[in-house]
Amino acid sequence: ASLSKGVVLGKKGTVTDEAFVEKARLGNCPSVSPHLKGQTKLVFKPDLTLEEVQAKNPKVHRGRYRPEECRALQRVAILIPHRHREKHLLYLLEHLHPFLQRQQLDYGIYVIHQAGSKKFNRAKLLNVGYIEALKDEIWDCFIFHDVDLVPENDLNLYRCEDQPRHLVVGRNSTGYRLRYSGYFGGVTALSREQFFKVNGFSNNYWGWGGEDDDLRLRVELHRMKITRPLPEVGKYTMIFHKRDQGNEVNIGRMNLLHQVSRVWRTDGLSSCGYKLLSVNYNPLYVNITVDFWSDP
Ligand code: UD2
Ligand code: MN
Repeated sequence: ASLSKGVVLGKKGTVTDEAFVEKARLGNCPSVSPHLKGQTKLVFKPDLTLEEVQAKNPKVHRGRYRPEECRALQRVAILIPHRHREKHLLYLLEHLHPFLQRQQLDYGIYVIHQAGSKKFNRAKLLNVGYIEALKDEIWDCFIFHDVDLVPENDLNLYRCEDQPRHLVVGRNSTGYRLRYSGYFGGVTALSREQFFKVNGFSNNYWGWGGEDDDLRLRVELHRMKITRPLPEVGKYTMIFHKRDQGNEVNIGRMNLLHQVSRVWRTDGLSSCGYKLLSVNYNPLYVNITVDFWSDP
């Protein structure tokens, strides 16, 4: 009560101040949301449209949502690297918005789109997402999210802990088993500090593969330990796709992986150059379009 009086009277009671005070009055959300449903069956309607998904999410504005009933425990940015996967993005948005709302998160969804036809660089796009999203909000937690992976169980919490998390234990196409013990691909959660500490992803992985193992090595070099949800919780459906044009296997990836301990300080967030072409605040996500200079 003393806080609200102080702020309103002290600052002429502008609309922003009142909204702030209203927020301050809300209690913290519980550590486990009462809205969770557990495992659900996912349906992918072939004729789904963006308008339909927008109509189902009237409380999401500019890709952002905050619970009304309580103060979220973390501010979480979802970063999705993207090119030529419009249909996958639509399905992911359809499922992810209600999923995150059931978890009572204060979240924003960012799609980082690589313009042009140079080799795709998933890791560099995610570095861009981290840098650009922090211009909007001091996000506590970042979820690095493939566009084609849809979570099946909302007990798989999209939040950060004191160690980096790998949220994909298994997916439909691999019998829901972990692919290999150090596997760190698909969907990962790192706090703002954890990701900053390892200098983000490498910028040098052009095409398919290796960038996820590189991030794991960075995490291990910093003596952090990756955690995962239980197998029955960390379940995803990967929407079927073939290898994209422009994302051919990176045959140099093993060489790059041998250099991580030597180069992580100079290759990463600290050296991530890009041409920012546009930032669009769409109703259901923020779209960041970038182009890169170098292409081996
Ligand atoms: C695996 C990993 C992925 C990444 C990749 C190697 C899993 C579940 N995922 O995915 O995290 O490590 O191997 O690079 O293990 N993308 C586009 N357009 C393109 C190409 C890629 O949008 O033209 C994005 C999209 O978000 C996609 C992601 O990059 O989900 C990974 O590419 P992928 O789905 O072709 O590779 P995949 O399934 O082998
Ligand atoms: Mn995929």
